[in-house]
Amino acid sequence: MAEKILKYLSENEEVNTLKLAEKFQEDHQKIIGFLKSIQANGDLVIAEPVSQKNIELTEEGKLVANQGSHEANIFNVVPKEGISQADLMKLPNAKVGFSKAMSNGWVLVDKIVNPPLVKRKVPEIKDSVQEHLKLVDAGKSSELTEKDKAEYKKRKLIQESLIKSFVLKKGPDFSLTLNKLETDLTSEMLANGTWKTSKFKEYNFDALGVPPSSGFLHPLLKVRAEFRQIFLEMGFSEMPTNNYIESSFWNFDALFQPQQHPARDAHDTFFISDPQFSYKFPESYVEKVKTVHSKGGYGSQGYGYDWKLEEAQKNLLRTHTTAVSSRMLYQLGQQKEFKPIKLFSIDRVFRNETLDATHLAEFHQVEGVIADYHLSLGDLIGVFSEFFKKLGITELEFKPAYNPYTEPSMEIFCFHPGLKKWIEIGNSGIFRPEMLSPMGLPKDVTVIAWGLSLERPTMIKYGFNNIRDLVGPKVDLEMVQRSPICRLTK
Ligand code: FB9
Repeated sequence: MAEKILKYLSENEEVNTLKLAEKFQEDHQKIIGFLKSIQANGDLVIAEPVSQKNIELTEEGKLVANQGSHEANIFNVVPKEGISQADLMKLPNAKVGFSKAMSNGWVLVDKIVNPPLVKRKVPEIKDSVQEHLKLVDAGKSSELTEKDKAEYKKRKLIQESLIKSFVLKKGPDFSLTLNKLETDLTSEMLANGTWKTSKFKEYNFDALGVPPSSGFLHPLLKVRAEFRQIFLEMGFSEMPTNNYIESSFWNFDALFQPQQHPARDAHDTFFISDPQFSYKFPESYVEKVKTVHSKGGYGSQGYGYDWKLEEAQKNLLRTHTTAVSSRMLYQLGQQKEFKPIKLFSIDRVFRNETLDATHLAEFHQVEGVIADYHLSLGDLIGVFSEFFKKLGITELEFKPAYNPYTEPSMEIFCFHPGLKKWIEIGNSGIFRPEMLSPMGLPKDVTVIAWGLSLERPTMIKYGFNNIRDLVGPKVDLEMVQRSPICRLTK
């Protein structure tokens, strides 16, 4: 095609690309593409950009050109005996059609009869609107008067567009053939000297790179990476959470959660049938836990029930990563000398809950824990406020809450600027002495902690309403490839 264009230009002084598109029955944009490939070969042609106003039919104009004007259609449906206005108005575009038919003097309203009837005023009509629009469709809008064009523009039957094209003339390096453009400078060219006469294709620095066919991170893992980065920036170290299966002892008893607590019921927890029990626990620590549950201690009256080892031995899918926090805090309490510590975890937890659009039987819990001397509720609020600030959340409110292992406890809420409403964003508290003292932590050491999920912020960030569009067997894997880079700050 490029050489056809050059040949045409060799026989004509100049030509517009629109004319070439018509002559070669080719799309105009393709002609422009061939022009670009000719220009890449050097100054074979001179291309002068030109714009011309073009009149074309609107969608409604195309309808009228095909099916007749609204006024003509109204005239054609009016029977000799007349028709009520109410019946006439049931037709498409009847209001416009009736009004134009009246102003054209094609129909009248006979008010002598009741109800008044619309009747023909003339025996026949000429639908000049349809004829004119057919001319426009055939590219002959120049045959219309300016008055008609103004009328049809006002009725939104035609519209003006600007068509950009090029007027081509022979350039200084005009040729009927295109030299092959080299794309690479090769060692052969350098050796045999052809590089001196070869023509090289220009680099297109705007060309997009080939999209990587490598792997893509799931949105949840992108948000996890963002949360992990925030914790690391704040000086937290990650806890080893690579055990989904946990004993009831570390998941509940070590947290001073009584064995009768409803959360320990099979309706809320997934218990493991094989291996059903764990047997290895630090013996002296188990005794302290048993005592603090059944008789109290450390200033607490305890729960006063008959604590059973068999209950604590039951294996389960951990219901929170706080089970890992309890293991870590026990290890800290066993150290010869206490050292303050900041820990975090982000991993899967499992709850035998009612499933719905935003809840599955598992989710990723995010937890931050700090152990130091004399930490207060103010320290807790300060730390998680800093954490949430790094997510772009600054307007926080708190509500007293209950957790078996923290006192006081608070639910955390924020006004989400995107959702324009208050939403719950997590839970927090100060671990109870009944949990910390049996671990061997010094009396003046307090441990503050807060938690949230990974799924809720991810769903909000990526605009998911149903958790199953984010995780599970029905996830559209292309969504993983499409999801943009995750940046959680404002
Ligand atoms: O994540 C939650 N909401 C949330 C978090 C961030 C967020 O970011 C958006 C960008 C702005 C948006 C929303 N929630 C906690 C609140 C609710 O979604 C709640 O309905 C669901 N909760 C889960 C548990 O529900 C059974 C989220 C999960 C949760 C709740 C509490 C903890 C951890 C996860 C905790 C804790 C804790 C408390 C004290 C000491 C140690 C740990």
